[in-house]
Amino acid sequence: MRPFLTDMEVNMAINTKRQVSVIRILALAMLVSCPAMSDELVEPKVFSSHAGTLSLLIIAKPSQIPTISFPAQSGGAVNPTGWVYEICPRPPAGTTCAPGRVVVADYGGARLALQPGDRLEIRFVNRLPKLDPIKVAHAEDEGGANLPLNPSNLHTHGLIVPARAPTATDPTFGDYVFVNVFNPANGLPASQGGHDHGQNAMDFVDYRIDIPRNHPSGLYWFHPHVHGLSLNQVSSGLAGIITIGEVENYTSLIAYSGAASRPQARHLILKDLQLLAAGTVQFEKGPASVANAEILHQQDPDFCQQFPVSGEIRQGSCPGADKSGDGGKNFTGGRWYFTINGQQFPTIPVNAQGELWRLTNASGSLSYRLQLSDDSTKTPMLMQLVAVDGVSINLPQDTPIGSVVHLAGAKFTIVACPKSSTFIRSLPVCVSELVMMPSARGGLGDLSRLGWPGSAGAPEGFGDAQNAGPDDGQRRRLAGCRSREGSLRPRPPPSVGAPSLLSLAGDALKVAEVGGILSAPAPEAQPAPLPAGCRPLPPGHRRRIFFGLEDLTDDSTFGLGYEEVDERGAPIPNTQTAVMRFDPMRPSICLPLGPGQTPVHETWELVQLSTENHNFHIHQTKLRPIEAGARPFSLIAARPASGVGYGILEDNLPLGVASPDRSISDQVMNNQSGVCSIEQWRNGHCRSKTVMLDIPFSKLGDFVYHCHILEHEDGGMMAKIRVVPSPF
Ligand SMILES: [Cu+2]
Repeated sequence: MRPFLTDMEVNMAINTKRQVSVIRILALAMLVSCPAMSDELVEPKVFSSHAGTLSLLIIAKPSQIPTISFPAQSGGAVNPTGWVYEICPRPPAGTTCAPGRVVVADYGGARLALQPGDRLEIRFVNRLPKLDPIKVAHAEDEGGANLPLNPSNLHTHGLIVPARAPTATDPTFGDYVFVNVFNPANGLPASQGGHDHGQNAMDFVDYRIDIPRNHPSGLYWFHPHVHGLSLNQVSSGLAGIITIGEVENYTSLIAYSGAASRPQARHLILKDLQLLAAGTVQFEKGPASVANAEILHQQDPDFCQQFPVSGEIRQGSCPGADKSGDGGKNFTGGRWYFTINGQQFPTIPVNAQGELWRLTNASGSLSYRLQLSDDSTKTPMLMQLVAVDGVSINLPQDTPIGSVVHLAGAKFTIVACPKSSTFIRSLPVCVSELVMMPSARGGLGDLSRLGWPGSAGAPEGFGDAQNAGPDDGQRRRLAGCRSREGSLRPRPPPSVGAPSLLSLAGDALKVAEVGGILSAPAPEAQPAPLPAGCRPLPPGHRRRIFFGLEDLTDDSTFGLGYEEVDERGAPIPNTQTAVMRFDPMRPSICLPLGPGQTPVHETWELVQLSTENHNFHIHQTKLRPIEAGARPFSLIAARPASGVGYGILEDNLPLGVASPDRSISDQVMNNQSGVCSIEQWRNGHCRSKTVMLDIPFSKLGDFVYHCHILEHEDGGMMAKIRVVPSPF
């Protein structure tokens, strides 16, 4: 089978100003002999639950990043100060870590290791510094006046848990984003006249998140979710990962007999930092002075030159560029770092028994196209796709390849798997490249144990293929790889016989089975009368979400529009909302669970109006791309056959781009910031492939859906949704 181009790559060929801002990625280079010089990748530190509970104190605070050395202009190097989560076992009282206890405060991020049925308790404390208002992009937005005080909070991305607000009898929060925790040292927040993005809390709040017993095992993450500051805080380092269960929960390691030969599981957290050289920088609201190695919170996609200049070596960083000549800014002397677990250009050992990599893109706005490459043949190597966005995949053996591609949501370049010598439960999926937009997770198993199919040598680099020119496939590296034996090359020659594929018993099946989290009643829901205006989506109807700008002449007014449509796609009167920026006061979509508090499946249709990519994300659930004309009961139909599960589940989905036709393209590109209006889409002048999703709602609460490019989310591309109990 021939490798195919993803929609994403096709879209990426369309080069508009805004588009570039999303996909301007890395051009990282390496010398082939370099990995020997770099440090070995270190696993994130782990806090594991005991006896069903993980109870932590998490303090958001500034901290030096010893793994990054910023070259000072005066010579020597300085370590930047990022924002990190200081994590320790929760003391009986107070807001500081007790002396003598384990304390982790790594920029790279820690891992919280939980099991289904566990309780996660977090006292979250804000010790972040006050911000210079001139450096905060959204302080003048409606409700944004408190943002320079740097409030924060926590969201557990991807978990299927209730978005529980506190009550009079239970002051703890569930995975609830409408709370802002302020550091008292920064002053008191002022009321925003009804536009507050949730309630304000001083000093700390307590979270209690009960992981359902039927929760899928897999990879999730946590990060701040304060509207207007998400980018600032995530891009300064605030993110960690959560795992539920063990890798063994979904891989039956038939191919790896014996404990000594199980694959090495690794957790790779991708973050990036833009560091400035001392001087004066032009911010949106004017110039301000910056210190050496100061982090640019409002990240700029044009920080570096897109491609390295001749002879320039890029190993996990690129030099700041002077773009002042063409309307950009001057970042000369600065540097953009791309780290894995906080390390710049580490070496990843590759075990002969095989590797299982669990990747998280914890960048604020940066997308990656990742490959594992073999420098001898200059070709990407095959990896087996194990999990998408935390949930392990489970595809019936007869799944058509087109359905696999559709379900994978343009995130992977799928290639034929080698023939397996062992029994494989579900259809194996092999990939040569994965597209990771912000918040995406991927689980990949390597095929190294019996050699690398399609390759003569060993993996030598792990990095980004974005903007690859014909001859610089080797020049964009996040990490080097070497075999555990210590040599960069060569690996042992491929053994005799066919490669071993991991046999998966993916949770994408388990969640749909009797008792599964997306089929069983929600235990926390009790029958209650419906609130006014709340009703189920009528059968056959779907919700249509528009991604565009509130004001087409202002490219910072990111917003979402809404309408309910019938089975023929005709809008239902009085359900329509124009594209508008997030306002927590606006009435939200409201829907009840099904009879008996069972999960409700809705069909959502995403309409892209922008000529740049967006990445749709919804809290408290998962999603599955479906197709309108799909064969009934197939994996890409609204309702798949029972007993086969959902195939692949995701919680963030890249949208393609809109293409205005010739009659309006000048107008759209020159006068509408590269974004179509809903009217232009309706009258056919702005073409856009709509994305249809099956979204199961199984948990109660007030939560949000939004673009996970945080520049867009902070700008307003977010809306509220409420799920309430069924009345019967
Ligand atoms: Cu977006």
